[in-house]
Amino acid sequence: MLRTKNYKICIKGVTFRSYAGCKNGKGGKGGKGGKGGLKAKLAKKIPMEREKFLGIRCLHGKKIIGQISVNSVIGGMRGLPLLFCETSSLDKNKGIYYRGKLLKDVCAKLPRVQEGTNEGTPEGCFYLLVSGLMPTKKDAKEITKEWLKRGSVPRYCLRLIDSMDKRVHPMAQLCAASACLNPQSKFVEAYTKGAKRADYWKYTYEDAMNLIAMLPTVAAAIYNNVFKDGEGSRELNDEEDWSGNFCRMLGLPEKDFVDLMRLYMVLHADHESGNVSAHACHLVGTALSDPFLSFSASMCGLAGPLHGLANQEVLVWLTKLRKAIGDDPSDEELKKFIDDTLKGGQVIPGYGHAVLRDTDPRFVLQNEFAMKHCKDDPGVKLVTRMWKIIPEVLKKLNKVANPYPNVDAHSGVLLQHYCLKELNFYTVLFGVSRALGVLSQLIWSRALGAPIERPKSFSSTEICNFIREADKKSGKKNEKKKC
Ligand code: NMX
Ligand code: MLT
Repeated sequence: MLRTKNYKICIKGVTFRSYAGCKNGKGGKGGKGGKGGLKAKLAKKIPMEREKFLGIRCLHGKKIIGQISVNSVIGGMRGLPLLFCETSSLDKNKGIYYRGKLLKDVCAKLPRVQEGTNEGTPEGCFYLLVSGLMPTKKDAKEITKEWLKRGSVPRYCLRLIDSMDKRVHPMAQLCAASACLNPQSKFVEAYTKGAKRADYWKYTYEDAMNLIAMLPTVAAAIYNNVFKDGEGSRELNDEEDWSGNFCRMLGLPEKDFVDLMRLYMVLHADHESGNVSAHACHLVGTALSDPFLSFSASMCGLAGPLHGLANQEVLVWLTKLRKAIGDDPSDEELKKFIDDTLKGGQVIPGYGHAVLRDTDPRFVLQNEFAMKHCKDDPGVKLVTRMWKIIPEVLKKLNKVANPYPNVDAHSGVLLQHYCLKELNFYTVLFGVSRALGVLSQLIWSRALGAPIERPKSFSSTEICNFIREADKKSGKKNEKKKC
């Protein structure tokens, strides 16, 4: 039954807004944040977005988006158009867009909140990722205030962190600490009391806000325990923003470092939903595991050397390089060191990407910061030179899909410059930032009622049977000998 041009009833008694009724298929208006807090804005927007989502499923659900090859099944699902993501989208050449805005423009437009700062706040970035609206200065300040209110970490969690052996990697500590926060979950409380599915996002939002608010204190406690014999503050200061508090608790309150941290937190926040950390959070979240557990799963994935840990690996590799050939080696010496790494069967950390096919704009934005603040730093100089040399070497291998630097190639030397020297801690910073993206995505997964994820798997025998059948149909019978 058709009610108006843009509305259809698809299932008995339930009205769904049709896909065609949404402006450019995007729904909602962009632009500046207006009246009401972030949650109030979401409460207004979500019913409409849910209608759109259900409308798409209902009216267009059988349309085909892509094809699945055997290589996709056995090759890490590379490039398969399989996932849904509201918060960000990746273009293989231009890099990541947050809510339709190129990252460079997001960085330029986010409101500068603290006096004297040159960078937008992660608080504003979270507002943008969750709402799709560019925050005003007031909106961004409101998030800072909210996180200050919510940021105190329960004693039992700090005791758990304090009890951990220093040999436990800081990322493993972050996974444990975020999982142990799960008794705080408003989602679990509401679910146990029988909350309506339509309201799940509200409790997920509460958990996301609380977890993000607590993360700087959790991360600083891990850092201070592992590297500073437990010294250092665990108290939030109302005068500082999220990054300011974090840096002070790390014992690194210098103004430029806090600005670097604001930028770092914005740059690492989100990279659509197919990367390991985002997908892990989403996957676990679809089982309706609470946000603390889902985030912990995400961090277990970020801790791998092919994903977030690569920023630690870059520094390990650069340190070896500087020890072997010094701070100012010739191009030939650099090329030989790179060759030796490859001959040893290792990858060059910080280079290559599963999706990107050009220099990662997050690398470029960090390099711009470095050129402004510390262009004479030997590490920065080396990383900048490598940007030209490594791609030449990798191209010659004729197999690397993207020979250019990714986000992880740069962050370490900047952190070193500002005296955050402990490499094992670097991925924790990435994790604190990634919380902004993966938890924004989780709020939207709950808002849109994303179902439990359960793809079909095949054994190699089944794949060979499939190939045989396909070959028979296309008349290439002799191909079956290959299986
Ligand atoms: N150095 C040497 N070889 C490489 C590199 C590299 N940086 N990148 C890719 N290759 C090789 C790769 O090992 C593979 O070789 P083989 O066929 O012998 O197995 C071949 O090139 C084709 O791989 P790709 O299709 O280019 O890359 P894939 O999508 O499989 O993997 C990465 C992407 C990011 C895992 C890979 O480029 C890599 O290992 N890079 C170094 C680690 C890194 O920087 N990771 C951080 C990614 C960003 N993040 O934060 O998550
Ligand atoms: C990320 O930021 O998650 C990485 O660049 C990895 C990816 O996108 O696959």
